[in-house]
Amino acid sequence: MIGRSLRALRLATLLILALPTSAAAIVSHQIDDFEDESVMGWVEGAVSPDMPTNEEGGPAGPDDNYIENVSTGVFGPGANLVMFNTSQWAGDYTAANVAGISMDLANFGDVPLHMRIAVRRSSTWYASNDAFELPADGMWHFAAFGLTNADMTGVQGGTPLSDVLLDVGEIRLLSAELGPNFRGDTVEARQGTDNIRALLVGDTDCDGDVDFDDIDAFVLGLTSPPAYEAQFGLRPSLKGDTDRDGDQDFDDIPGLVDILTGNIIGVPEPAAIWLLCWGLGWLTIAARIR
Ligand SMILES: [Ca+2]
Ligand SMILES: [Ca+2]
Ligand SMILES: [Ca+2]
Ligand SMILES: [Ca+2]
Repeated sequence: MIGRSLRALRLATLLILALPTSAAAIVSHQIDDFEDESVMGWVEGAVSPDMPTNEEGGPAGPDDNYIENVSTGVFGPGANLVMFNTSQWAGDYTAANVAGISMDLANFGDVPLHMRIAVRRSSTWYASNDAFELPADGMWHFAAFGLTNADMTGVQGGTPLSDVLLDVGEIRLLSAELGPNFRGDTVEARQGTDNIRALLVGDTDCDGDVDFDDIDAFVLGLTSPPAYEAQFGLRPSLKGDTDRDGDQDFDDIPGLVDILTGNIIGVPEPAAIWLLCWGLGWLTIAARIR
């Protein structure tokens, strides 16, 4: 039944692609790869003696630039492992369709680190519920952080997370062992970061755009989350959670249709929407019967 529904979905896709459409409006996902030899706006307070620096030796080899942040672990400026960005990572995450943030992380120090992100709007802060445990092995590790209420906890202020994401003023990357936190632990550390990427909602095949190629990966995430994670290295909810409730399930199908018809077909074609709904509807029915 699933096989037949997938064929129906692909047929709908082909029919849509055959329709006359306006130019594609592709939303690319933002990435900080540090190849311009700068720190791309990732800083600490101006009095810190150990600001992040651009270094060579990232995940792709000796010529790959990354940023390194050192913390002293001794009381005073620069004691805590934390850095922030108020430039290209500020703004309206919802309008930009950002579902989460992924990055490559390395720990060049002597103790394990507990990496989280935190976002601020005005004086309200939210931080990652779960830390990414970064061993002190000097190796590069891929980490991804979600931005929903299932992923983050409010640690200061009372603005709802959905409102914070409409106007983020600051984002932080930090190590906090004991729970969600936006200040970072006082710890002696040397930590590397590269390829900080804004995960695009709907880009389920992780190639940087949202188009009809994402339907197969969405279906994989729906029918077999472990297989999806094995193939793409991410929980499916970090890409396919179009209604942003922290999971990817059948309720996310209408949102995917919205993104596909809005992003790919500049002026939505009623016929195209009908065809896509027809294909996805078949899939829904098939899965529920099964
Ligand atoms: Ca790099
Ligand atoms: Ca520092
Ligand atoms: Ca894609
Ligand atoms: Ca969802």
